[in-house]
Amino acid sequence: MPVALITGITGQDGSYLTELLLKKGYSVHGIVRRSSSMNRWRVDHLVQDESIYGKSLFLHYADLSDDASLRRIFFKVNPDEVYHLAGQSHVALSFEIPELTTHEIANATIKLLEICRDQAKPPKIYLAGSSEIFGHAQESIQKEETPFNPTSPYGVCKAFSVQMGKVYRSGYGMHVSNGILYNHESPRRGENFVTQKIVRGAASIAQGKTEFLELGNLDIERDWGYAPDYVQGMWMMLQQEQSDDYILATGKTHKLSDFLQMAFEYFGLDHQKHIRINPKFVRPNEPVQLCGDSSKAQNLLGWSPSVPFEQIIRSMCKAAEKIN
Ligand code: NDP
Ligand code: GDR
Repeated sequence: MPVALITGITGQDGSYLTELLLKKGYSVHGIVRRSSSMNRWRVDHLVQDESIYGKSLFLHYADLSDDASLRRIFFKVNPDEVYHLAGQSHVALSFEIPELTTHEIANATIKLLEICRDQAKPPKIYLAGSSEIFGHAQESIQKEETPFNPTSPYGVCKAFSVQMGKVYRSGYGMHVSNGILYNHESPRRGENFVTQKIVRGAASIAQGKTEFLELGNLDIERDWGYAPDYVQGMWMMLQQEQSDDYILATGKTHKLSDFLQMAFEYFGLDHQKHIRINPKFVRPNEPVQLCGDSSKAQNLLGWSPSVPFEQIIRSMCKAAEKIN
């Protein structure tokens, strides 16, 4: 039974990755942090399943800031594969809490790399990079070699983390792969990311609970994919003999207004009548457009995105309908 350790198991990607690894016969260990109210809805169905929890799935309390606990867990679990997904993942928020963002992304990445380096047999490591490292991108379609030019504290920290991954790979010969992932969505997306905010907002308006949805900058284009496809790519990276950096993206961009229109149409609404711009949601700086070239992952890993934009929106709308 291969052993995997996931940081950020309670997040969108962590939960899908857990399901994938369990299906593949892994023993999965996840790091969870203490909070005053339980926030494990994405993995609850697995934790409640007596045939899984305590047998092939285990949760351990720690925090990215808690060095001693992290080290203890790594030595106890002795993982074959580490998927480091945890951290402050909200780009806009990184302008408000840049120091915490730096601790949770940049410092924590070095910490985990160092812990892994100290293991008797260092595990294979996946680091969660981001398209935000390209920022005001120097190429309209970004490749792994496109220069970094981040525009937010979050992007700077992710660029640091990706570069540090390369340093540990080349300097120590460790198996460290950077996934440079573009936006990926699902019904499990956090509620303050724009896609989930839109579908839940539209559902609430359709049910007459609210009248308006407040948003920030609508003049952006992103390359939106489907989260379960992307966790498959993470796993594929760690099955390679050599570690490397890979972009996972669809190669197609859509305007935020297209997302808005389709989501509101699902609920029989005209989005133009219900959207208000609130400057509070506009970031000090951000890329207008990001689009990734995933041909390296397609050719070397056999990875490809499988769910089109319209279908992602429909699946999120359907789920939002049930929640409201
Ligand atoms: P989420 O925000 O859904 O999940 C983040 C996870 O990190 C949660 O499990 C959270 O725990 C955990 N976490 C945050 N801070 C700490 C901490 N101090 N100690 C321990 N755990 C912590 O993110 P996603 O699943 O969407 O993304 C996973 C990773 O991939 C992130 O690093 C993100 O930046 C990156 N990424 C995501 C993309 C996307 O489109 N989704 C694209 C590119 C990169 P809790 O549940 O307790 O809050
Ligand atoms: P992003 O995702 O910043 O790309 O980071 P988010 O959904 O937050 O924003 C996407 C775009 O929508 C614009 N926008 C708004 N965004 C939010 N959250 N709320 C609003 O009200 C709003 N109005 C407009 C934003 O300005 C932005 O351009 C996600 C995260 O998952 C990161 O962790 C990951 O690294 C990147 O994707 C790739």
